[in-house]
Amino acid sequence: MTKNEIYPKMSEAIVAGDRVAARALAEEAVRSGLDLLEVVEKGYVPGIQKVGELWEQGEYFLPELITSAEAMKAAMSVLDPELNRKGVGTRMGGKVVIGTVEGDIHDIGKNLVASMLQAGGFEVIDLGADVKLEKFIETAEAVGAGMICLSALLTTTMANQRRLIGLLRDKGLRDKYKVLVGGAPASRKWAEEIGADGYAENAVAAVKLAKSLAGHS
Ligand code: B12
Repeated sequence: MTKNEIYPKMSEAIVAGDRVAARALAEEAVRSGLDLLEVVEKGYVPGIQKVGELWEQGEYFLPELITSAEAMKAAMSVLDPELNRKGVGTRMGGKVVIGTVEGDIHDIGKNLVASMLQAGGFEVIDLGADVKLEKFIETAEAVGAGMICLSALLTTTMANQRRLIGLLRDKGLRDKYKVLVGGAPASRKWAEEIGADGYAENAVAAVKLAKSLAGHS
């Protein structure tokens, strides 16, 4: 299958919530030696974006969202180890602690950012979703990370991005870490307002930003 044939099929598999097809297409992409970053961005991401639109239009409900999220996870479970392997040996970026903030269970976008950072040469410690703010700091301190990435998809939980920065200040640790924020309600303006080091609107931009903040592009 050519790229032009396989990318729409990947997107369709996510929209249909078809785990088996999503996984099989990812395996085919690996076998064919396709650029896996491009596969994620042009094959799978348009699918999950479409799912978001269908939800907003009231066409999709919770069960559809969950099966689509599962299909995305199935594809990423094939692609992640490959992306990870490629990053090995070029881990120049340092350690990054990432998670979705407390009170928020959305993890699809965060998982994409984590995968892309890993592929981009960072060592990624993914704490998952609904992560206690203290846990981000404890982990960053324990592993010697240089960067903390906070995802939030709810207008209510984005306040936790601000709180995390406040906690770092209280502990005298603010200057030790670069803090990146993202997720649908975040913006460049929000990042500035809360004193974060940066904001990126998607996973590819997140890697670029992380690299420039880590001192190499
Ligand atoms: C899928 C989904 C769900 C799934 C989540 C499954 C999962 N495992 O993640 C389920 C069904 C479980 C769910 C639950 C809920 N959801 Co929901 N959900 C969505 C939906 C449709 C898509 C989100 C998504 O995955 N997008 C695709 C990914 C790829 O995009 P992304 O997350 O934005 O991530 C990209 C960028 O933002 C960026 N990025 C993300 N994180 C980071 C971090 C950093 C550091 C950086 C730099 C960049 C970055 O890069 C990513 C990749 O390109 C959105 C609608 C939308 N359009 O966003 C609603 C949405 C976020 N949900 C919403 C709501 C209200 C809920 C619920 C409260 C519903 C309910 N009443 O139960 C619960 C939340 C419970 C909780 N406590 O968290 C609202 C939020 C409204 C608001 N303003 O707060 C939205 C906007 C829908 C709506 N229009 O009403 N949801």
